[in-house]
Amino acid sequence: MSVHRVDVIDSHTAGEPTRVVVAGGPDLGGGPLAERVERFRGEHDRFRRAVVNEPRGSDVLVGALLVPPCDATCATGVIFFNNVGYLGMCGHGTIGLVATLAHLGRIAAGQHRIETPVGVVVTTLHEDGGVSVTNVASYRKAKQVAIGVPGAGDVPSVVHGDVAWGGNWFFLVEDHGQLLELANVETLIAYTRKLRAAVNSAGFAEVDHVELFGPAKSQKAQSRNFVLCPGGAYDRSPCGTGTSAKLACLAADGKLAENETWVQESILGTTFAGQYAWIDRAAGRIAPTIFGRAFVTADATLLVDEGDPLAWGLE
Ligand code: PYC
Repeated sequence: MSVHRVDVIDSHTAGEPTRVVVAGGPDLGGGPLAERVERFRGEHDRFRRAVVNEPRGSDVLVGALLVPPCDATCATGVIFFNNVGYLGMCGHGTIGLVATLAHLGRIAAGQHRIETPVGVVVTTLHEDGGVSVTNVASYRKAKQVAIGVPGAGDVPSVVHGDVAWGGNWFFLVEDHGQLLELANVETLIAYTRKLRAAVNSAGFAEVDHVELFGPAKSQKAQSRNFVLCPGGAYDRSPCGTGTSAKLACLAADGKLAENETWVQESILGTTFAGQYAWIDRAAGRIAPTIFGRAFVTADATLLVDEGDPLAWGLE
């Protein structure tokens, strides 16, 4: 029986983990990354499960497979994946990826373009190890959509939220009445799962992340969030794509000026700083930049033993 070896580097960005596959991944061939994701999904999905799901990972972990870029100006291509599928982009994951490439000695401080299935993002590795990511164009699709939440209990049964793209699709809500505290996390997960189902049924099937906002605890931050991820876990970080979607809504509402800083606090209290530049003001399209920091936590080899009945991870 053969044993597959998969070399990975683990990191966390503001508390949210990333596992970058540096060797031993499937060959997805060439062509646009959006096509290669479909090949990954269709022909190698068990590899995704083996890397991020139990018994080697957890529902929280985001995987990142390095692939050759189509665009020769890019340092690498990357496909992000999680416990249930694939992500268009991942902000905390990109910061983790840049820290990982620096750890491997593959990049030095400076600018590095990275190709994702939803477009090229421009990263900067700063001298002090911090990382900025100028994300794909972000925008709001629908403003203050009213959604009924069945069985909401003592919180409002109808909430209003924006549907926005920041590299993934989000429903962003402020009037939820929930306490954004770690001690309340089980309630927040159950509530946002119901809210997501209601948003999907209301004609926004693309929304797979839900983001609740409330007052920040730190005086250095403008807001605190709680983010439900597609597979039911919550983001420990302030969510890079979620913060990008938030910046698009703030820009569209005239609540944040170009190049002004917005500090987004996560449910853990960790932060990302964000700014934006207009791409097309009339169309509400911005280029958001998110700044954060990642720390490498492991440099390891995963072993996938074909004789193990759970070799390819739990569903
Ligand atoms: O940082 O963009 C992000 C992200 C998406 C899902 C988990 N983290």
